[in-house]
Amino acid sequence: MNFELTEEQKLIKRTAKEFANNELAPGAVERDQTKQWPKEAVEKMADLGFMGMMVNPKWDGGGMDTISYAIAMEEVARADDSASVIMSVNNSLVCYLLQKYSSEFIKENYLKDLASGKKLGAFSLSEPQSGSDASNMLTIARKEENCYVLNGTKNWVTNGLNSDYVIVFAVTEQGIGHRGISCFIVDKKNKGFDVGKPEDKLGIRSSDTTELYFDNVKVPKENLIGKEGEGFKIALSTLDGGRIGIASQAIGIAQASLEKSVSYSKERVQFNKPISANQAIQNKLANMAIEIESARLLIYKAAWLKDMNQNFGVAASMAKVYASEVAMRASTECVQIHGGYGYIAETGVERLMRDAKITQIYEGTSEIQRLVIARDLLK
Ligand code: COS
Repeated sequence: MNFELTEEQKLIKRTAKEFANNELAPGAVERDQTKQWPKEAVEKMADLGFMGMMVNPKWDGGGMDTISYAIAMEEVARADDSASVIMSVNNSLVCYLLQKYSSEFIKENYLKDLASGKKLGAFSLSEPQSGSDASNMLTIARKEENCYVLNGTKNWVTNGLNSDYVIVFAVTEQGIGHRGISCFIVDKKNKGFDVGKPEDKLGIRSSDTTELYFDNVKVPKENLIGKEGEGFKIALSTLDGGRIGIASQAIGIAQASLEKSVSYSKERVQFNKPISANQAIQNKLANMAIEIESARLLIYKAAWLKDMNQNFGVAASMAKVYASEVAMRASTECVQIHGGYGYIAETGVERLMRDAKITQIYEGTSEIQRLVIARDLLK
């Protein structure tokens, strides 16, 4: 067992940290307040190779391992959580899925542009009536001679507005539950496709989240991913990897909370001494550090299992549920340490707490992660 990062992983950490500190952090509070999508940052992430990190260079990706991806995600999230979720969806839900399951045709025509960051992807599984119960979907894909015709509504789609291509799950055969679900890649330029207005969210406010509407959208039959009926398993196995990305986002938030707490508590003087001299504050800092380090190790373990082609679903669920709860606790304590200054937008502290909350919800709630873990224990 070796806890040392490789030279390549260290380089990725340095590159991501420098980019995040210099180019993401300065405008993050303002973008959050104005809900401004970070266009320049996303372009820069593409230049750095951060949009398709784990994709084989043959398909214009970075050819990096999952630990490198987790490291970069943490650094980006430490500065700007909205940028990190845009990156995470493109990497772990779109590019990973296409690399693993799609045809050469799709890899050539879609994956290359997505992995290089020339185009942006989105992943649409949830619907207004189906969230955790993901197979309970109503979107239909009717087969015609050379195409599938899609009708239905998807919601909670990150990158719904700013993406070019969308992974869509739809029912190709009714009455057989999850075995009737198939997976497609859809070009948003297709006729009949429409995007709802961006949701007004508690956190990650400069990323976009929308509904998507399909009104007789014709998708060429070549755009089917895998075989008919394989969609649900493709979705769940892809989400296993996505959860490593969201866990990394969560510890980015937690790490930012710790760093801000350390520096503020050393500066803030009350009763003639810095508040960091009080054990009440020291205990909070120590607890944050213990929890962040534990969460990071869970993430690296899940990422390593994935890179070793071993089962990593339960490890990813453990990492996600724990890291997201650590992010919530650390960001709440960070606000507490900052007192009134933590409660106003300007200091960028309350944003961490608002952003942390979503990591307990999306890509599988904490309750679903525990269900996955418990099912494995009881099987
Ligand atoms: N990878 C691949 N296949 C999987 C899988 C995984 N991680 N987990 C389950 N499956 C397979 C099962 O083996 C089963 O196949 P068979 O019927 O051939 O045996 C099939 O998928 C259905 O599994 P299961 O009966 O366990 O499905 P459930 O409907 O009970 O759902 C949960 C399982 C709840 C774990 C799943 O629906 C889930 O993860 N929900 C959360 C969805 C989510 O994260 N949404 C957020 C979207 S992004 S905002």
